[in-house]
Amino acid sequence: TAQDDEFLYDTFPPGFMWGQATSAYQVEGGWNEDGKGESIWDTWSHENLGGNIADGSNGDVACDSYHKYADDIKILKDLGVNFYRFSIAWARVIPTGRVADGVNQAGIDYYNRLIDGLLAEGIEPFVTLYHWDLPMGLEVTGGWLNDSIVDDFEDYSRVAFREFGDRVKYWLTFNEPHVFCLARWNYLSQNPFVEPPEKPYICAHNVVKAHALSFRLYDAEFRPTQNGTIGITLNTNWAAPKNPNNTDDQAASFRSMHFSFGWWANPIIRGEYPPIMRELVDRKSQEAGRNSSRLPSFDAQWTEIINGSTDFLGINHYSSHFVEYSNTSTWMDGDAEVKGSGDPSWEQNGIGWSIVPWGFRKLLTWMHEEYSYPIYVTENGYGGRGDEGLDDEPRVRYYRNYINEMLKSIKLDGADVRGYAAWSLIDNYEWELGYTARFGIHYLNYSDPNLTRIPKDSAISLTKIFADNGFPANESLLIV
Ligand code: GBH
Repeated sequence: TAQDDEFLYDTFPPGFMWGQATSAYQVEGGWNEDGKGESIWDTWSHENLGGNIADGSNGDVACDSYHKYADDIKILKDLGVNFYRFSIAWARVIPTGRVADGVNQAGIDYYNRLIDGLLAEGIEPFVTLYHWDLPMGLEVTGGWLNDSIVDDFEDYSRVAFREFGDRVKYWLTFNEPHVFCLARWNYLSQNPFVEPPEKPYICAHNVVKAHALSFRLYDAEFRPTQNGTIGITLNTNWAAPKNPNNTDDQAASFRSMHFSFGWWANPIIRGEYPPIMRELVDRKSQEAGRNSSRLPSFDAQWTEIINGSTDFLGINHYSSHFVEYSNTSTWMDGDAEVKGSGDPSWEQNGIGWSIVPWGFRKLLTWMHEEYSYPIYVTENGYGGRGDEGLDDEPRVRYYRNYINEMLKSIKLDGADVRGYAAWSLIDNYEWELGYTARFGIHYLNYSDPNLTRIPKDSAISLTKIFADNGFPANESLLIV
């Protein structure tokens, strides 16, 4: 339709929730204060083995939100958001990761101050339990490769629901398992990068179980009195068929989406891995002479526990690419028999990710058609390189165009998207890129002792989009 290529002047459904996102390790600092235990990110960044952190930096101080959370609440209020998505540092609350070893009251107090401060300004806390910062106490016993972590995560969630659930009504178990189950730092010394992939599938299997136990626990023991909602956040590019009319390319897109998104969504929603993953990984395992598949299976009891274990789907999305069939790819793309490519005409963000607004609509609509669950966009944003200052016009355009494509998915395609969080509230520690990349809509001068949060142009423009609940028909007349 004509509307597909045009900017859609319309507003979001009433009650649509606007927010901002951060994660504990990236903003808090206070890495060893008041009884906090060490996480794999403390270790990984301090050791910086192989120089894996671009600038050799760490999150020891980061944005110092551990002390400056009131400044964060202030800028959230100025933005007019409905919710703030932040994560709890497991090791701040349970220093070794295991409840039996003790719970850290000072850590609980910190999150209570943050939660109460948000609610006092009418901002809903939207809490991620796990955003990559695994307590070292659990890493040394195998981390996500040891299935005993499933019970440790359940115990941790019980503490979180019990301490915070009277006030927190939006929970996410995990942030982007696809990222951490494939990342070097998730395994520290245990190198996962051996062909063919096996450890990522084991990690994933434990994450699905841990998620499901946490969901069942909430359902049985906390939902009746706390009445909240709980889901998981997955991430994926939209893997568009290289030629939209070519059936091989369409099949490659299908495989790619199921290997990236269905890997988690299918077991959680339907009780089993995507049939295409089962078929391909089982076959390749057999051909390699193994007596069992690299892709584990859920027994009948686990199938029942995981099946239908979410209230909604969270999605983090930044970029898109094309895919086609390939039998020469390696690693995960080898299992999926796909190869990806970009389009030279696509604009890129400062760190080289392609800007493809229409891919966001395709993804949300695909999620809706495939799973038909409520969707929360829990991250979307533009990464800049180096110090871009306050004039961030490419980020302003990115948000405007991506949010407009989300609007089309809701209004023209019927996707049930309920909320949207921009990544990120402030410039912060960008993992292996250290402080060399900036995703914030607020600027931070890291050598300013006060770490003052200063709005960029993107903060100003998002404030208006949030206040307007989208792009009212007469919006163009308002632009000066
Ligand atoms: C998120 O991960 C994290 O949750 C967050 O902590 C982080 O700070 C933020 O994003 C920004 O990085 O090469 O063009 O195809 C993002 C996961 C996976 C997003 C790979 C971009 C590839 C882009 N990323 N993806 S491209």
